Formats: sequence, C-alpha cells, structure tokens
Amino acid sequence: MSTRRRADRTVHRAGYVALVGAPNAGKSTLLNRLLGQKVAIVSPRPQTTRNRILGIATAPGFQIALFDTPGIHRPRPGLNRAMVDAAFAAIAEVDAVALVVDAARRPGPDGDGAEEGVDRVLEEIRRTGRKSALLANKVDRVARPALLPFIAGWTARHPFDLVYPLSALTGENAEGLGPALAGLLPEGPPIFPPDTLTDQAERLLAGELIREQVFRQTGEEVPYGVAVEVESFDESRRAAGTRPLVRILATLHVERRSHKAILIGKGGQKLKAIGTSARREIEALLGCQVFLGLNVRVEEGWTDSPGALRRFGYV
Ligand SMILES: Nc1nc2c(ncn2[C@@H]2O[C@H](COP(=O)(O)OP(=O)(O)OP(=O)(O)O)[C@@H](O)[C@H]2O)c(=O)[nH]1
Ligand SMILES: [Mg+2]
Repeated sequence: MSTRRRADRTVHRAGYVALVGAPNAGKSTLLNRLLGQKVAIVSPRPQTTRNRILGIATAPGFQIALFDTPGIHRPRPGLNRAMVDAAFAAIAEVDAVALVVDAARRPGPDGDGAEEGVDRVLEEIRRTGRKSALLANKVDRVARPALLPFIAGWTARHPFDLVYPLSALTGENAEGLGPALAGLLPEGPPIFPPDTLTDQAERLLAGELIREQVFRQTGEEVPYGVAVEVESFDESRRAAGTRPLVRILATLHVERRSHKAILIGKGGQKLKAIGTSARREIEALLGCQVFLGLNVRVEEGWTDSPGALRRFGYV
C-alpha cells in the first residue's frame, strides 16, 4: 500500500459557519465555548451583540470560521435595522448556517418578532441551498423528556443536516460540536493561519468589554442607547520590564441626556463600577495591567443617525 493512499484518507475540512437565531439564544456564549476563549460579549439581555464577529476554531482535521451575529428580531429603522441586516448578510457568505435555539423556551409569540425572523432564516437557507444545523442550546435548563418533542417540532419545520443539543454555558455535550459542524464543510486546507482566533483588533474588543459591563450593570433602555468609542489605546509601556501597562481612554455615547445621569450614577458610583469590571476583563484579555479612563457624552438620537452609526462601526 502506498503512503499516498493512506494520506488521502485523512480529510481536512474548512469553511464558514454563521451562528444565527433569536436574541438571547446563546450564540455568543456558544462562539466563546467553541473557541475556548472570550471573543464575543455576553449578557442576560437580548440584543447584546451588534456586529458580526469572526471567530476561528482550529483543530486537527478541521478549521471552522464562525460568524457570531446579532439576534434576529423585528427590524426597526436605525441601529436595529443594521443589526438584523448584519445577521442576514452573514448567511449569504457561509457554507453552513447554524440556527441556535433556546431549548428552555416554549415556542409561541415573543413580541420582538424573533419567531418571524427565524422563519425568514429558514427560507433563506432553502433559497440559498446552504447546509444547516439546529443547535438546541441551554439543555442544562431542560428536563430530558421535554427535549425530544422540542427537537421534533423543529425538524418538522426544516430538514436540518445536523441536529445537536448542548449547553454552551456548562459545556455539556459541547466537545463534539466542532467535529460535527466541520462535517458540513467542504474538504480543503485551512483558510487562516492556525493560531488566528478572531478578526477583531484588541482595541475594538476592549470597547466591547466596556459595553458588556454597561449591559450587565444598567437597566431598562439605557444599554440600548450606549455606544463605546475607544479614543486612545496606548501600548507604549506594554513591553516595559517590570510593570507593563496599557492605557485606554474611552467615551460612552448616550442617546439621551437623562441616560447620562443614570450611567454616571450617584457620586459617579455606577460609572466607577462599570470601569472596574471592564478593566479586569481587559486585563485578562491583554495579559497586563490596564489603566482605563471612561467619560460619558450625550450624542442625541445617535441610534437613528446614519453618520453616527457609521462612525461607531455599525453600518
Ligand atoms: N442556562 C444557560 N444559559 C445560557 C446558555 N448559553 C447562554 N446562556 C445565557 O443566555 C444569556 C444570553 O447569552 P448570549 O450568548 O449573550 O446570547 P446571544 O444569542 O448572543 O444574544 P444576542 O447577542 O443578544 O442575540 C446569557 O445570560 C448567557 O449566560 C446555556 O447553555 N445555558
Ligand atoms: Mg450575542
């Protein structure tokens, strides 16, 4: 037997997969789980993710370039429209679409139009002929007997090429997901160098980690009207001998005057707490000490302003 024939048997697969689904289904948690590192921010609130985020999972035998996308909901003009457009645009660019669903959520009207959004995703999968996967997430919150009928309900709606239950949060059944998704991809060599993790620059990721804390630490509609702009990212002391330091200055743009007061809080307490938590996260990302300076600016109605949306990188 020639070595050539033996080599032919080891197939390498590579391609693009889009993680799409309703807001809060766990898409970003799933991306971080697949990569084993945090590249996408996560919060208990819907509509946390605003941009398409690329994360690359590389393992022996496969490389999967994953797009995390904003949750699909009823698009309104402005920021929301840009978010939903970003999710659908990702579908057009991938080999396979992974629909992430919350297995702990009973089907039914949801008020934010996510249900219709998912119908549109399924139509788009059929129209484009993309491979498809149903990722039934949050199984840690589901009683076993309820899982089968839940999955049967979905497979009756669409003949998915792969059906995979897991918990992105606890990691239950998560190890097999990479190889299973890779099975939907074409044979081919890796697309990116094997040590590539994401297309996001550290500077952008730092801004996202600040925004994550705004989502986690402010209520009502405040986080939905906040955009974070990293004004400076000074690495000149990063390679310094004993105490390397990165200095970051960022502006939190709020949509309304009243939101500014809420974000700053009594005696500046709220902004301080956001800054402290975000700094810890950024230090973990950069692996060195970080000085983080935050300030708040009112940018009246920015979520409806095409110029501001462009400036903040949402269109
Ligand atoms: N119990 C449980 N919670 C989960 C699981 N996966 C995600 N979550 C939680 O669900 C919430 C939403 O998670 P995200 O990853 O931000 O969801 P998303 O789909 O990216 O949400 P958007 O970006 O808003 O569309 C967070 O509180 C997560 O901790 C899971 O497997 N089990
Ligand atoms: Mg998300």
